[in-house]
Amino acid sequence: RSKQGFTVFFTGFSGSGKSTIANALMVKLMEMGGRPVTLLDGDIVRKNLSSELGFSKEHRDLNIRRIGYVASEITKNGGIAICAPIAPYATTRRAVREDVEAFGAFVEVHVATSIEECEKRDRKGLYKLAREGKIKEFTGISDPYDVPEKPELRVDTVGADVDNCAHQVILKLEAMGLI
Ligand code: GGZ
Repeated sequence: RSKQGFTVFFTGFSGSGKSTIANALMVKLMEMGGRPVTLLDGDIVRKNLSSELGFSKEHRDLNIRRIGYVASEITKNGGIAICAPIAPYATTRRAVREDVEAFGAFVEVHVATSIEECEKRDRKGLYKLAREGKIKEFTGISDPYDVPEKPELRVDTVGADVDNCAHQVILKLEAMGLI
């Protein structure tokens, strides 16, 4: 009997490392074979599923609910969904968890890179623009982020490389009996 589907849901600030870790995890899971793996990355979803949406609470919630819906369908069909949006609101993450858990496991991974560290790295220059007021409602600067209280896993990207962080997720999935 093939194993149940599941969703790995990364959450964290812009520039925290979510996409990079999600990509590394996808590669590892694909190498293991078995179930199809679908990556629902923040910017890919915004381009293809949520292109009309901005960053108000209402629009972020709609974006996250769409991601959750797709992830729940993938999970229902026995696949693996990897999501990597900011997903700043705890209530919305909770709603997605409930949607997915109707069909399989939901593994919330908090990429816990601090706002100070993300701003220091500022890989895309967005924090500078946010400080200058050129981007409004920027998560962690001028918009809220609810820190996950009980994620299945919290990863620290300071002092652990991408491969190590992805490996921590693999170990958690093994411990949960999902792979
Ligand atoms: C946060 C923003 C904003 C604002 C544009 N706040 O580093 P990035 O560029 O690629 O990741 C961020 C991305 C966030 O989209 P999500 O769909 O993940 O957000 S949410 O889950 O809240 O719906 C950033 C860019 O979009 N970006 N403006 N105001 N991030």
